[in-house]
Amino acid sequence: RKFNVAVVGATGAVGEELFRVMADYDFPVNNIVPLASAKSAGSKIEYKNKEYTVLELTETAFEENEVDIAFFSAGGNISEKFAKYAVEAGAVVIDNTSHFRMVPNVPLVVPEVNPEDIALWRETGIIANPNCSTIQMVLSLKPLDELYGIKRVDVSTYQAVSGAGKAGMEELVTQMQDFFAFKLDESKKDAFAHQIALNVIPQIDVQQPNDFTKEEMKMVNETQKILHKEVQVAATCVRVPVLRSHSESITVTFDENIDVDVNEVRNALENFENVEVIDDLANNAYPMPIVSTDTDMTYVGRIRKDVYAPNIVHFFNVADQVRVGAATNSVRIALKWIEMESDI
Ligand code: 2RA
Repeated sequence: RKFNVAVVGATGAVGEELFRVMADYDFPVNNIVPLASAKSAGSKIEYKNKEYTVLELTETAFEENEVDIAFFSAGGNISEKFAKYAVEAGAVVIDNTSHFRMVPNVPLVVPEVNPEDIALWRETGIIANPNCSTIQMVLSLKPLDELYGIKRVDVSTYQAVSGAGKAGMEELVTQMQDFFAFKLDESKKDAFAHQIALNVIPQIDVQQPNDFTKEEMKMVNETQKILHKEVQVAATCVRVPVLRSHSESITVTFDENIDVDVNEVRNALENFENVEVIDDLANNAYPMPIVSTDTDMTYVGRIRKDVYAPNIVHFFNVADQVRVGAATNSVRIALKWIEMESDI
């Protein structure tokens, strides 16, 4: 069977990537329905060498176009307002925003980690796609939890500007151009709290009552929901002047009786679906954004046992967050959903 697929936010950074990923995965498409705000309606997108006109997102767009699968990636307020119309029209919604993620009966899914949760979609018609920094982290936590049992995770992120969409990328590029033109002082600084060129900013999203940021608390709450476990997580999320691919320095504390064997850790990671180990420090080989960008793998390296505590391991994790952390995860959810609901 082939599906009518809507993409809400079709002209955004993730929306554009969704079309590329669907084409790469030869998604069973009957018709593509690109939806966006009135401002973008009328513009064109390309899918498999064919042009499609972007339609305005309206309450009736899903019904009129007989949409079966609706990817939402246009901000939480748009999902809040319009997801219900897609569900009412009989579509499954795969939502890339944070709006439904922590709703108890909405599954929050990374298909390699908790595919069984997809079955819960019937309760609301919605499947939530986790935050990008959470997705690539849980892809490396899951095999380690199966191996030794995780108690605690301490993570610092190095997040690319594309996490803030096209506006974030444009701002970094413009600021770099302005730097070389000796006019960085006058450059626009709207996408982030500070200048991002030649800087790092230890703030992503807004402050929470406990002094962590919203991005940091997403990494706590979403990790627990996906792993079905009250693993302790402490995150420090940092924006860095990288265009694409988030990096994460991760410290995992296992149950007290564990004596980490780095080779076992490496094997567990290597054998996990869509995780690749690059870990040869002597030859300067480790994951970096220039390695992961435009790929669908999560790369792990710099794996080392703690100097003091035998139950602690440290490693570095990098993935293209526009793909692995958003578009590809959404498409993988949809493919899994199709497989699980193949009688529909
Ligand atoms: C960021 N996590 O990198 C966000 C995007 N979802 O800003």
